[in-house]
Amino acid sequence: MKEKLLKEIESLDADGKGTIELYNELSGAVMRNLTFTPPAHGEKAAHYLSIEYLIGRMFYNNLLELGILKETEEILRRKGIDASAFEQIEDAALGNGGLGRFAACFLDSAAGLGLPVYGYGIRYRYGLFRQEFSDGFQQEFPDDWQSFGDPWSVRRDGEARAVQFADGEVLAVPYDVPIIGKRVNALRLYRAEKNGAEDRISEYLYPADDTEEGKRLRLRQEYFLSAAAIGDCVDRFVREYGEEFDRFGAYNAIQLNDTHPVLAIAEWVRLLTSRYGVSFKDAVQTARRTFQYTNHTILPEALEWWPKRMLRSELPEVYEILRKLDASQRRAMRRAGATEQEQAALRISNGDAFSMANLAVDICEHVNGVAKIHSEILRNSLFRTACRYAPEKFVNVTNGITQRRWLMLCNAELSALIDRCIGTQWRERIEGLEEMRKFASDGRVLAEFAAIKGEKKRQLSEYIAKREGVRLLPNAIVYAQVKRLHEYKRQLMTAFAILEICEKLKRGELPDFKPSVFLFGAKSAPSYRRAKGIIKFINEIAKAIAEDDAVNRRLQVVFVTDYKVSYAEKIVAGADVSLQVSTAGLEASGTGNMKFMMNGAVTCGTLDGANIEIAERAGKENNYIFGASVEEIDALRRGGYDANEYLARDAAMTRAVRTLADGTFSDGGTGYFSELYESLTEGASWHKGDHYFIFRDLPDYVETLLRINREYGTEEFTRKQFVNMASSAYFSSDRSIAEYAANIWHLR
Ligand code: 26Q
Repeated sequence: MKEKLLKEIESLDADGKGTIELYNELSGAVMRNLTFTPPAHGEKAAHYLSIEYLIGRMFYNNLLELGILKETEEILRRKGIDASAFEQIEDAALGNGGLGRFAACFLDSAAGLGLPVYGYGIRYRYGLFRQEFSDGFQQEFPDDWQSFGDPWSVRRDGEARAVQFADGEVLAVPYDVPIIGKRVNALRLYRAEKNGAEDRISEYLYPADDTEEGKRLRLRQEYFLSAAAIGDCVDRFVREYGEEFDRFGAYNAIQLNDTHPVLAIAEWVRLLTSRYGVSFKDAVQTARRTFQYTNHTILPEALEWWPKRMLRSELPEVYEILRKLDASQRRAMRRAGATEQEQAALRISNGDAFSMANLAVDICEHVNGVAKIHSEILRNSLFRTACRYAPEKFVNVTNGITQRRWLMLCNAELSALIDRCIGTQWRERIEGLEEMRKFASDGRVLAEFAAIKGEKKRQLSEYIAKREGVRLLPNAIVYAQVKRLHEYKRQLMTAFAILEICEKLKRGELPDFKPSVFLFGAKSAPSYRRAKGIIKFINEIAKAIAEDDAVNRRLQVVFVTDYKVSYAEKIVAGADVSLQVSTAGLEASGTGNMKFMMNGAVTCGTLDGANIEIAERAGKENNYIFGASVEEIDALRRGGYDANEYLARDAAMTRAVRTLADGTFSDGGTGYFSELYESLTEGASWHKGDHYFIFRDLPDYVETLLRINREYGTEEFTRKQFVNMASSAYFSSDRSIAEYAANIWHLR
């Protein structure tokens, strides 16, 4: 196949063709030579249902997987074409952040390991919005990712199916995207159509859900995905094995990526009972051996509750099934002797809504968290009652990232150094990367490693100069905080830390301070006022520092525009310090932290999510861990945390925080800054002041950032970075997938 493909690419006529046309022709040639690999008869497969897939650019990744990337670049060069021109092709951003990117890494690794794992999702017409800044404010524009064409999917009209809503049918038309590895798995993305035109269901990733209208649309999206996927799985099973549904679980596992596709459970029961005459009891029994649930967040606002009246009016049959599921759960709970209080914690139905998390926990065979500490929190807090009744249900699978995109593709230079040291086997079996640890005291290797970091930093600087029109301070330490914008991730705490450092610089208290760049990248949900305020605040700080000659040769803040997968590929390779500073207990895992680690950055972070395992694996002494632990945060919550008392303890902190209220920076009359200030010092109807404990951790944070600054530039510091890279194999999603396959799906 490889030779045939290369010949075809060789014979491609490039003359006079634009980049986009060429991209489509090349991709088309690859697609024509691919065959999807269905599960073999008798082989158990896993089906992954996710409302998001943050895929990024497919071109380079696919050629890499086929082993023809270098050759193709060479052929194109001979035709006078620079393959990097395809970088202007937009990422497919059918997701927001960690959860969607994880889904993409997950599928990549499954194919890489040769496992039959198939993805199901929605083919949104517009993905996550494109971000611009205007006077430091975020502005949103539609992301028209198909304007470059969509050569990487195949529409299959023959496999379209109807999804039933109270107000009529919507057609779900699959588009199969190849996920290439040892086999070619399909990511099946459904487009919603009515009378041949696109239906609103697949128009936008995340309709604004601050209105009733928006919530309904969101519910319709979730059911649309669930029903299309379940219909597909059931049809395939019936074709292959007939209607003995008690055998379904022997050949299929269905993994629910968070609560968004949990209606799939109700749809399963509905379909089996109404179309195939299976009894309710048997349908539920088989569901219990088939469905699996991954939780990605414990934030209460992200746990889904669907109002009963909405379900009744949109999906009457599904509503009836949910009522029956609830009733049978109640009977089971009473039989088991559960107290009223326990029943209230476990119930699928609570007042006028159904809990998707409780439904998932009740029915699914396994429930997993995504990092050790997160799974512990699920067991001990969020799902503690369920865990008391069925402890064997609760397992952990720490997240991972694909080293193919996040090391081989984004850091060819570092990958080549690894090849020179330990050969190329690590490219097949990532565990081999551990051998790099042997070189941690080899001065020559460390020097090469440091030189590569410098080169990646220059490349990053070039990229930023092109996109943002600013140049990074040369040879500066690059501290990076790139992730969704959310209060719990505490970008605001970093902003305060920068203000404190800036003040110390001006007072001459940091004579040996090494030039430092703080890089931010983040999108705020369009209706999330506080997050938008934080973006504006950081942009104001960036501007003030850039204009201040007393500090601007030693300190710089850059908030990159339109942060996305392809931007992340540059940033993780060029950064020195990975900022992972969430309030302990709230970041389920984090996966950005792993990407930085794999590219040789140290983690400056709290004892949260996978940071803990990163520090364990690379050695605590090789990372910079600070701040309150989960237990301390819990104790503060219980003991009545007094934000203002903490604030008053530290004068420098007080001055930094006051800049939100004293007119130092302007929020253009939006009220953003005073609202942020109030949220910290007074609280709001739903929380007390400083809900995310910034004032508890900020003094430690400033000190830790300064310690990094002092230690940077020594061989000792380079060694820390190196050891992180060399210890990162565990955080490959190949390892995660292998664990899902062995412990949850029992494949093979
Ligand atoms: C819920 C209800 C209504 C509307 C939207 C939502 C919603 C949307 C997106 C809830 C959650 C999300 C996204 C969550 C997410 O990205 N979680 C991240 O998942 C990563 C992969 O496991 C983890 O590494 C991160 O720690 C976690 O934040």
